Amino acid sequence: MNQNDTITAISTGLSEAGISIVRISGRQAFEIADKVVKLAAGTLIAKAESHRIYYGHVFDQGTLVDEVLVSVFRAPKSYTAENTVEINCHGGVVVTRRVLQTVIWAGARPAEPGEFTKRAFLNGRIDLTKAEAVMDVIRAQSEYALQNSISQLQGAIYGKMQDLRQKILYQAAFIESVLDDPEHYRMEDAGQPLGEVVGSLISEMEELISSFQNGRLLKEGIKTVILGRPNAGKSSLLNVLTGEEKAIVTEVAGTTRDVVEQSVMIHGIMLQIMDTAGIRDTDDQVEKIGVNRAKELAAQADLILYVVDASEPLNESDDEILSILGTQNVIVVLNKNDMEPVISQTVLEDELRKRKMDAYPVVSISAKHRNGIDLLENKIKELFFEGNLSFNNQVFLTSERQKQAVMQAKESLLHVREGIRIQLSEEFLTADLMNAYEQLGLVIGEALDEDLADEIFKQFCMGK
Ligand SMILES: Nc1nc2c(ncn2[C@@H]2O[C@H](COP(=O)(O)OP(=O)(O)OP(=O)(O)O)[C@@H](O)[C@H]2O)c(=O)[nH]1
Ligand SMILES: [Mg+2]
Repeated sequence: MNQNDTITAISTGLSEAGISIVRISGRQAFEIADKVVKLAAGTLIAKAESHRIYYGHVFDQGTLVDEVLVSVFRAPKSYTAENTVEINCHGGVVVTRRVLQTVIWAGARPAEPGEFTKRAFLNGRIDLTKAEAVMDVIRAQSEYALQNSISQLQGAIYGKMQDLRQKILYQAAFIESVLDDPEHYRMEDAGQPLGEVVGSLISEMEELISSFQNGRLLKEGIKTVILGRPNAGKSSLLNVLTGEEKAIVTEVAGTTRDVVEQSVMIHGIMLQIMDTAGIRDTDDQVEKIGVNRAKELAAQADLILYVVDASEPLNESDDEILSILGTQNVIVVLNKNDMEPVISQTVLEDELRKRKMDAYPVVSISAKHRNGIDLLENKIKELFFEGNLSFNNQVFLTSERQKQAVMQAKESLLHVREGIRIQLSEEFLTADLMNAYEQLGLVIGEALDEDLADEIFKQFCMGK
């Protein structure tokens, strides 16, 4: 792909709408736009003032295509930092494609997905974390995911990386000065303060690495699996949480077989909820597959809602369910509290204590009468993000790529710490410090190789 080409794409969604935008970016953007648009003012786009909108018409070899508004952005003050023109045409599918085609005939090349943002990155207008944030803003499915992406776009991760790198560089420079001036400094004295700084950098990195889990949950939603024995009210719970009659509810035990999945917002957090087949020992082939699927999903869940039927005693199916609960977050949902209880909340809590599972909170509800649902929702919020969802200053890593690089950087600092302990010679310490520095540079896209850049931007949408 040639960076000198002038590129074009439809930047809005291709469906019937008020307007669509065809974006053109590159050295020839103004000349190409002048070939297809006649401004009513009679001026050329190439001569037009930047950051203004002009009224005009698109012509395809003399034939009128559409009446448009054209925004002009002169380099470097544009999204891509190149000359950019945005043609706002009528938002029909045919007319928008026609405008795009006309621009291509006039000499622009169709852009690859994410190519505008890639150019913004290659031209140094944004770093890689901000480029990634652009896509996250577009894809944000909840208020909090959006807030987090916006703060990343404003430079939260970038700032954090630069701060860490600054501190590392300072230590490397300090070692250099010790080496340069052995009469006044001695490495034996410098080892301890260096070790302390490195230790605190390591903890900052560990915090970042563990923030990735929350970053991922914000972005993708909390994978929530409803488990319980047949007839406990799992499907009823799904329906209550989503506010839809999505899953079939009957008094027949073994109603749900396939997994029913639905996303729902709870207090601004997105949950991907999966209702599963009731767990029991069964000879029914179909049901058996459903039960196995439920167990597999439970193993990968971020949150398990274990539904217990309060109107009947616990049985061996409950034993089995309890035996598969592991390190996931679990909330025990005591359902049917509108009925004469066979198991009260206290009895259930005693049972859990006996099995050393009393760390799991118990919430009593009635899915049928919608009692206690707010308690359950609050409990879910509490379990994640420490119930605290304000992102004022916390930085979340949001991509596996960022996490891997920070982990590598931490690894290098562990080497430094060990090096100080065994009194390695200074060059080794400096080399490991600089490794950490470079790894953090990868997060913001420094020295990014072309294949990896292509790989990252390919995942973007068309026209961005
Ligand atoms: N009284 C009462 N009945 C409920 C409550 N929740 C569910 N039920 C009833 O319990 C029966 C089973 O409900 P479902 O939601 O289908 O249960 P399930 O756990 O999905 O069952 P399977 O899909 O068969 O595993 C239905 O008759 C529901 O109306 C509740 O809170 N109170
Ligand atoms: Mg069901």
